[in-house]
Amino acid sequence: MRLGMKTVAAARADTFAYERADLSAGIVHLGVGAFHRAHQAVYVDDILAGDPDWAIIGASLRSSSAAEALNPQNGLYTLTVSGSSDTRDRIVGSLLEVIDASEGAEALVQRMVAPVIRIVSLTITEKGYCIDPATGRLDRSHPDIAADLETPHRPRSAIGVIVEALRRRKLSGVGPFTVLCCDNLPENGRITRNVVTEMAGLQDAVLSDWIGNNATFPSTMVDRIVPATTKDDTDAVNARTGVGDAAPVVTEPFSQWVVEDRFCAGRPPWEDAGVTFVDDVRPFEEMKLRLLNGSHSTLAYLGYLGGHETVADAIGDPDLHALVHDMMTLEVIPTLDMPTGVDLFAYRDALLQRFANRSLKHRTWQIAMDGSQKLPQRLLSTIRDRLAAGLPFERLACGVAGWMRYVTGTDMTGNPIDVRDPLADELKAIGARAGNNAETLVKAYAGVGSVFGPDLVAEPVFLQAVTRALQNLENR
Ligand code: CS2
Repeated sequence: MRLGMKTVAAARADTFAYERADLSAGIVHLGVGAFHRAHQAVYVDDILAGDPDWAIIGASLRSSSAAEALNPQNGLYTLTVSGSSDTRDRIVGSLLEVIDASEGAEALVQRMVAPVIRIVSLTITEKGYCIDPATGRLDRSHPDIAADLETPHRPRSAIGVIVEALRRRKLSGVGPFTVLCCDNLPENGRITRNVVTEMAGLQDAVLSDWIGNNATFPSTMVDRIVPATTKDDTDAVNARTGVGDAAPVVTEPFSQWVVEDRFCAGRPPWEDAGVTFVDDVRPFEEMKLRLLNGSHSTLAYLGYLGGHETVADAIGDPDLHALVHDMMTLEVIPTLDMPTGVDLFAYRDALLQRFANRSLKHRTWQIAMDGSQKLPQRLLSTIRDRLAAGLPFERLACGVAGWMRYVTGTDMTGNPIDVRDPLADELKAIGARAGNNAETLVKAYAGVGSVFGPDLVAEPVFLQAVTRALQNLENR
């Protein structure tokens, strides 16, 4: 029995309390992966009983699998919240449908032009913004961006789709929507605004000004650990609920969303669902990227190389636990400047516990993906702050060294690594050319400007620290 509106009442799970027929869409969301469905879609689900016109139309630009799994289920899916001791299943109803834009985005753009759509939100991963990670500016040579600049009215990149929808809204006198970035980038709203206005400006300066002056791009800090769903997860969820869900999502109890309150066309009453609204999200974003994601990436590379399949396994290794604990305490926390009332040591302790949640099978390999897009904001910006203050960063250097070893594509025992990264081929070739000498390898990788910027390759202290870390890794 497949999950859907006809069968939802039979599911052994918590369900929504509103009439689904009363819902209408107010949000278009690009990138309906597991993270969105365990995070924003739940914050929407929580307010729909009072405000039914904020439901979500999802879209995927890269693959048809989300549409194929979710549309036959009327957009319904199971959210399984799994703590160390208990598990709860809940059917989420906030997603009305998924538009498959993998073969063309015209239908999607048309939906985005409707005046009822007041927010367009995104979880398209770091690489979806087509930026040069080191500068945060639009990478005009990116194939999708180059294609969209050729045929801007038939866009295929997320940024191109947003620009085209805003262009048509301007043309037809409909005001702009809020563009709400929910990816793990520093000042993610500002980055999104920059790439959208830059892309628009390459086509029409007046459009770019109109967007810059009228649309809003609040920055957000999003947080919930949501591993890719496995076949075992799906089987276990369906066995418990008694209905067949092709796309359940398994997550942890913790969830956090800090958002700048700048919505040009209104927003749901998300404070009622636990969202924190602030004027400036930067300190929260930095805290989360540097402590959570920086530790995650460190655990991913060193854990993977050390033979640990999941984050819980890696943090269960006393050496890695000590490394990450001390990295946060001694090297990261001193770089953070938080509003009063935020206890960074309590945050650190909560993170160590969240990483240890054994009911989530969060693969180190999954987090290791796309490191070239993640390293700058997770580890390198902290290292820059340490360097500027003349302070040591030997633990942060271990994470960077782990990444360098990982992207050579061969682990310490000579086994190949399936490296997934937009720069994978380039990185592998650099590793092969540099050979086994740690100093040469570090210098070669540090020369990749889109990751390390122009500065770090010229910092002897940086090169020495990472070389030492890599030598230790190889020798021990
Ligand atoms: C992870 C994040 O895959 C990754 O790179 O570090 O997805 C992490 O789980 C989330 O940011 C947690 O909020």
